[in-house]
Amino acid sequence: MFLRIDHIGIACRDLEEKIELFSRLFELEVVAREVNEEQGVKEAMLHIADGEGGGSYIQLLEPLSDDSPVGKFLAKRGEGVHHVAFGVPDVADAMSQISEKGVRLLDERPRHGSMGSEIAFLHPKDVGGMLTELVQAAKR
Ligand code: V0V
Ligand code: CO
Repeated sequence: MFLRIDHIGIACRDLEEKIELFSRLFELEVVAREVNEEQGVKEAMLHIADGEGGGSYIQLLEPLSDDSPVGKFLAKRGEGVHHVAFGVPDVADAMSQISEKGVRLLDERPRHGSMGSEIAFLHPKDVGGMLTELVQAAKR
């Protein structure tokens, strides 16, 4: 079902500060930045490697407001790993296959994600406490 780990999402209070930290520590390069109003985030993608169907990245996420998903997470748990995103060949297919197994989908239909991808989230309570994102990368 999964092609690769597309990204690990990290909740940050200050995006610029964490971009500086991750690029200095791990020599990673920022390859994309975006404000995603629908998801309530300002985000940056730091490239790690290329894999089947797309790349793999660290995604740094700063909330646009306190009542957004990342804003609430920061208040409750502080900075750190927020979600794990898996690359899939077809996000709508993956959503239906997984929901048939009783996992709650947080999205009824795919949403716009980073770098032109299509994304959907699975409820963390149905995935062992891990907020899980499905990513269909944009065609290259
Ligand atoms: C909440 N919970 C988590 C969690 N956030 N568990 C693991 N990882 C997380 N990130 C737990 C929380 O502790 C509660 O457990 C329970 O889930 C319900 O949480 P809540 O605080 O009552 O509810 P909310 O309102 O905070 O909602 C949580 C969910 C929400 C996961 C439903 O954050 C959501 O819809 N997320 C999907 C969208 C998203 O995260 N977008 C930002 C990334 P207890 O305390 O009851 O045990 S955008 C992105 O990645 C993009 C654009 C991209 O990749 O391209
Ligand atoms: Co993400």
